[in-house]
Amino acid sequence: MKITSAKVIICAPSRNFVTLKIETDEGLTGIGDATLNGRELAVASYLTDHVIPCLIGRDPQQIEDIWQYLYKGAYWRRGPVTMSAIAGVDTALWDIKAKAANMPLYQLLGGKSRTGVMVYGHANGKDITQTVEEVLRYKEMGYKAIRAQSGVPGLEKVYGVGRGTMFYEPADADLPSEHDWSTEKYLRHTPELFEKVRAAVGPDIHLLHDAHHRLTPIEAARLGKDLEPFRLFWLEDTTPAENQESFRLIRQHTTTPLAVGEIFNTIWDCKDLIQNQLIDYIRTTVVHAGGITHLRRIADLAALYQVRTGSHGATDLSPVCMGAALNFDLWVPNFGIQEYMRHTDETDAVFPHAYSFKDGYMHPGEAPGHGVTIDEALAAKYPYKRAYLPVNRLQHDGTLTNW
Ligand code: CS2
Ligand code: MG
Repeated sequence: MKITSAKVIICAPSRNFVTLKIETDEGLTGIGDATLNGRELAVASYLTDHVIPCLIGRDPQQIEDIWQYLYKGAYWRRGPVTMSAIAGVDTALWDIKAKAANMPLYQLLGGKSRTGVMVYGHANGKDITQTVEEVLRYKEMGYKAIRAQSGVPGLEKVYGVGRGTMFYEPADADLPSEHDWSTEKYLRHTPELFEKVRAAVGPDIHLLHDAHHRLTPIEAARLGKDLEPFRLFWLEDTTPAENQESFRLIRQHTTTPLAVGEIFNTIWDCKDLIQNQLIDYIRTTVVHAGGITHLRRIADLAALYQVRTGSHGATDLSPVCMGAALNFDLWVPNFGIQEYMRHTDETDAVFPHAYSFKDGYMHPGEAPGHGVTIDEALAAKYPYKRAYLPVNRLQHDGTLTNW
């Protein structure tokens, strides 16, 4: 089999997505997600200008060799743009291989390890009362795990509090909007939020929370400790993890389980966190961490240290990534949970998919490949529209801080 052509499809049905489509001389095609929120065109150019010319004529069945060729061969390793581009190729190649085998991708990976993939949904509110209502609504919809985020009194806009209830979308402006931040206000408010949420929802629902890299390690330690009575499933991204060592301080102070990794792109970003058992869940996912080929490597390392997977699944990860991730999740032995933020109907129409949700669990479906396709004619009706993630400034003096 040979790759005869490949192209990048950029479309914005509600939000921007970058999709790579690979075609072969045997008529089989595969697609991969290569979306990098707010930096979409950089990945598109990386693929079109630098990767696609090297793919033509190669055997698409040699997934490992092509992965190594793109990673080692570029000389310039790692980074979100490179790794999202490699992921786009890798995902499309696994799609082709599974279609050639006439199997859903999870069968090729080793078959299913569970009956379904537990997912968590996002309950967001402008204040505690509204967040509690949202959590109960998610419980009603069948979710077994729910992430709770709330506005903070005295802060204008806060991470995780959406515009609509079902479709939180952080890339909200043509140029970055500005949010304000106060760690003191947030740390006072959040334990009260979880006290109310836990009391309302009962003991059996898994609760999660995302601090979006906004705390220092000692502040994160304080939050973890304060949240212990409410038994969180995880506390996510408390502090930036460029310095993996910084999680040691948090770990020394709290038994609240820790998750990190949605912005990581290789195994090197999480090696120390995993080997030193400083985290409980690793959040790398297909599109930003080099595709199925590399994600599998991270998961295997994590398994040695009883760290479980908890892949990122926000709306900026396209349905193609979600389909591939669900196949991965159904197989991976050390699965923890999968994030699931619903896409809009417009997005779902452009990306018809075999996956489904029922009673808090998802299933990738039985279609050969990863089970997601793209309606190119419909995609063409939604041209790229520049959109950025916000930036964040300290409320008291305007210092730029972590978003
Ligand atoms: C978030 C994301 O889903 C999450 O946990 O942290 O919404 C994140 O902000 C976006 O994916 C950024 O593009
Ligand atoms: Mg997050």
